[in-house]
Amino acid sequence: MQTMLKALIFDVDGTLADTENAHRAAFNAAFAEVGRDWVWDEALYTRLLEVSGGKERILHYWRSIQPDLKDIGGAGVRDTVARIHEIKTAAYERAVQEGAVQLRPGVLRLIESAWAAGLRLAIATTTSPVNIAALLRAAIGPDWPHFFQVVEDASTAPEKKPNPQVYLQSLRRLGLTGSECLAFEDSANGLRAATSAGLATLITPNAYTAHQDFRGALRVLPDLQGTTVAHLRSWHSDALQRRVA
Ligand code: XBP
Ligand code: MG
Repeated sequence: MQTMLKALIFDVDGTLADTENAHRAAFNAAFAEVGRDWVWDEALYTRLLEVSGGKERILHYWRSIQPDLKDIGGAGVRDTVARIHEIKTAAYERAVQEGAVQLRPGVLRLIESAWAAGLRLAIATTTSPVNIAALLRAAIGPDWPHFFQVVEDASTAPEKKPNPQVYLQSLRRLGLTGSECLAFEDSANGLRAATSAGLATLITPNAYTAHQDFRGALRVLPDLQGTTVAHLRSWHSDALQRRVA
């Protein structure tokens, strides 16, 4: 019998919403608050997004401008990065609560119709739980956890994308295999993470990721507007047939 599509697993940043400008502004606000003259403009941030995870991105940048940085893995540097990231997270959360980001076109409609059709929904992201809650509370309302039975994030999956940990843990908690699900991503790192976990992946790129290599994706779409559950079932079945062929 043909494997049925049972669940959809969504990345958050860049996929559910165009969040990266708000993240970038929050990083810059945190740098200013701790007295550093670091400024991440769009071009620099596009390159820095190759490194998933805010703390990892700060450390990578710091090392790139200060290659002789002492004690790079040590407590002093780690604590400074953690403090900057904490300030950044608070600034991002405030911005989202004030309406700085909205869901991308077609996202809410697809979530609601997939849920109504009996598909299970999960989140697999490198970001922190407070950021997910701020975004989804603002965009969907206080009942947002009702839609997403499984949420895997920076607090539960410390190995950041392209490592597949966050997807493998999502699948384990759903009790499903990769071939029973579809993943939704916006970046090459996300695509690699999801495909390494055995998931066929739909890509909706954004301004920060449009130049990346999405070979191996099930579909690359400008956004999810007009994408229906019927499309997903048909593309999922194509993906399974390709695997058998
Ligand atoms: C997105 C990220 C995130 C955000 C910043 O990756 O890398 O780190 O840019 O969030 P993905 P934090 O969409 O692939 O999950 O600062 O909370 O890490
Ligand atoms: Mg993303």
